[in-house]
Amino acid sequence: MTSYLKIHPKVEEALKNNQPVVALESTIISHGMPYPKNIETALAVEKIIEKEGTIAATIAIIQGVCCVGLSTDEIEIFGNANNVEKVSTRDIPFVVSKKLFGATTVAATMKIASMAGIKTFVTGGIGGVHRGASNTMDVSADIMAMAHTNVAIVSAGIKSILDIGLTLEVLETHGIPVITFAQQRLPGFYSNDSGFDSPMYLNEVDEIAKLVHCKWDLNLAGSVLIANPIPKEFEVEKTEIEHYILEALNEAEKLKITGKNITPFLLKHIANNTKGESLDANIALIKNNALLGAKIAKALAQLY
Ligand code: PSU
Ligand code: MN
Repeated sequence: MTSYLKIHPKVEEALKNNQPVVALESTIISHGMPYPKNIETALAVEKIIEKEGTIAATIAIIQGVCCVGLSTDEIEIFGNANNVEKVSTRDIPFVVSKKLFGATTVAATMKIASMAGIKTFVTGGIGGVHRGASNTMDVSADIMAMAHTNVAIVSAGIKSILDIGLTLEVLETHGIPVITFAQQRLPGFYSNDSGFDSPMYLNEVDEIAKLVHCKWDLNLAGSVLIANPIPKEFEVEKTEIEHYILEALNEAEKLKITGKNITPFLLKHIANNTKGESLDANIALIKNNALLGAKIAKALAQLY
C-alpha cells in the first residue's frame, strides 16, 4: 500500500496529531473548470481551508502514485494538461499500474482520502443518477464509493444535469444521510432550491459533526452528504440553466457521447453557454463549501 500512496508531510503531520484535514478532488481542476480559473480556484480553496486552521489535501494520481496533498506546481500540472485521465474508482488500477497521471473524481478521491485517514472532503457537486438512467444504467460510481467509504462530503447539492429525485432515492438505498445546512430545501448547485425537500437538515456545524461521528461509531459504513446552499448573490436563474442542460443533452445524444465523457461534456457546454455566469457561481459555491468543510473537519476532530 505505501508505495502506491504518497502523503504530503504537512498532511501526515496533521493526521498523526489528530488535526483536521480536508480532502479536495482534482477532476474539477482538469475536467470541471476551464483554465486558468481552475488553477486559481484550486489554490484559493486551499487557502480558505488553511486560513481556518485546517490542512488542505488536494488528491490526484501522479505517475501512478496516489498523492494526498499537492504542491502549487503539481496543481498547475492538473490545470494545464489535456492528457490527464479522469479517474473514477474503476480507473484507479489502470492509471496506477501504468504509472500515468489521473485527475480523481469524487469516488476516487474519497477512496484515496480514506486510505490516508482523512474524514472530510470538500467538492462542488457530486455525481449521481443521470437523466434517462432507467435506460442507460448511468449511475455515477460516486454513489457506490459513498456507500462504502467513511468520508463525509460537503457539496452544493446535486447538479440538475442529473435526475435529482432518482439520485435521492439511490442515496437512500445505500444508507447515505443527506443533510442540508441551515435550510429545509435541498439546494440544486447553481440555485438554492433543487425543487426537493432535503431528507434532513441541521442548523449547526457541531450537530453535523455529531451526526457523522455517530454514524461511524454505530459501525454504519459510508459517507454523509452535506449539502451547502450557494450564497444567494451568486445564484443562477434555474430556467436559464435548464435550457442549456436540455441543449447539452441533445448534443451529447447526437454526438453519441456516453460513459465517463458525459459529465465533463455537459459541464463544459453549460459553462461555455452561460458566459461565465455559471463559472462564477461554481467558484463561489466551492469556496463557500471549503469554509463549511473546514469548520466541520475541526468539529469532527474534537470528537475523536
Ligand atoms: N459535478 C459537478 N462538477 C464536477 C463533477 C460533477 O458539478 O466537476 C465531477 C466530479 O469529479 C464527480 C464527477 O465526481 O464529475 C462525476 O463523474 P461521473 O458522472 O462520470 O461519475
Ligand atoms: Mn457515468
